[in-house]
Amino acid sequence: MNAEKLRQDFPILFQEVNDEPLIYLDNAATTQKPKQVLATLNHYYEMNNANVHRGVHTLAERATKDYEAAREKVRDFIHAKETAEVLFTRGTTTSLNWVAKSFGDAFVKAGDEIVISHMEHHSNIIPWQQLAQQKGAVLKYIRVTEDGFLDMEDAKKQITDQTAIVSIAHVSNVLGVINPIEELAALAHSHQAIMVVDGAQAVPHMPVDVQALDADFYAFSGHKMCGPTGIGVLYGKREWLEQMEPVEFGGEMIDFVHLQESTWKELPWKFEAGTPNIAGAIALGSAIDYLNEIGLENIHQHEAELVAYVLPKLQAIDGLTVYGPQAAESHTGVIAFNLDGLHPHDVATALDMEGVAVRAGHHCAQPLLNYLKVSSTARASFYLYNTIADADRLVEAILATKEFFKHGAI
Ligand code: C6P
Repeated sequence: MNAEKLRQDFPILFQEVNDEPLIYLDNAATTQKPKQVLATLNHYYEMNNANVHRGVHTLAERATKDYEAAREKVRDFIHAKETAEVLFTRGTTTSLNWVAKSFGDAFVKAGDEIVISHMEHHSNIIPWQQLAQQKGAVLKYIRVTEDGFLDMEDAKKQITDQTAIVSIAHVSNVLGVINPIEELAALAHSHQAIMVVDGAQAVPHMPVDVQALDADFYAFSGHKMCGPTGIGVLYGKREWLEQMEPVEFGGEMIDFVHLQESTWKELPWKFEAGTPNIAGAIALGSAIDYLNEIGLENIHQHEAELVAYVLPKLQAIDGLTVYGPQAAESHTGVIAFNLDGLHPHDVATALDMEGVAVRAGHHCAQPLLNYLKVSSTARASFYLYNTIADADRLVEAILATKEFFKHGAI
């Protein structure tokens, strides 16, 4: 794939920040949107805007057709068996909350175990804490090894016959490791537990097949994969979704409403109460078309090449610590790092002065950072439109930052 050519699709990248060309390396937080996705959003609002599933007029039919076509694109993208298993949500956070609330209400009881890991994002921790507190369940954590991998030996100890739910990130948003979901799912299922996957940092970057993984639930966000904010997906196996109650109630999700009780529509609509993010879903479909055109395998390969190029250069900088695996082949395009003696916020501010956008902070993974014994890190994260030149600019800007703090001038 040709990243230099693909960049042309992203108008936002062609601007200066602090008098320097923008180098956008905060893709784990959110990715930029190509012209094609922006055009889809515009087209929807300019030509087809109407509510879905309600009207019989032409615009309503067009909106409904495009909304449901987007669901089919998602199904195909993640290889779900049927569109009924694809629920539109606000994003990964909402998706995980729905599982904790709805599956938790139906199936988790006092004394059951919920097993997560020390490398989870807050969105894959707090919903389980809440569920554990409400049900009197026990929340357990799988260790992370010294070199930044999920400790599978510890996983085998933590997951027991008392375990009801195992919920793990497919890719860590800090360490950049890919976790062995297939193996974890087999382990969970051997104990009659379900496997929930936080796919926020995986789906945008590599091919994902929910059936091959044998995930019971899989969550991800549109805005991290060239789609708009406010739209995401919860995949769930039909056998579970059928048995679960909706989390929200109201218009559109009902079959019949009587004075004292109501019945629900069939899947997937029973979970989608109220007017959904129609434009967002349709634009997510367009983002999927865009990614498919490039090929997820190619995107994965491109990021691997960037990391193989930049990681040794970062590791060679005196006083720079990279967190997570040190071998490039074990690292996705997410690289968290610190510079000795400098606060990551100062580093990110200095990099911004050079036009380089990175994130600094705890990356919504405070338990992991405690575990790593740091309060925050800087983090560069790459995507399909980043180039070797961007990687070089990152390295140069870090060296300039070091000089600045040594001598007081960039
Ligand atoms: N991580 C980051 O900078 P939402 O906000 O619902 O789209 O995604 C939440 C989420 C869940 N799991 C993982 C692994 C994530 O990385 C994220 C979002 C961003 O790392 C924003 S905190």
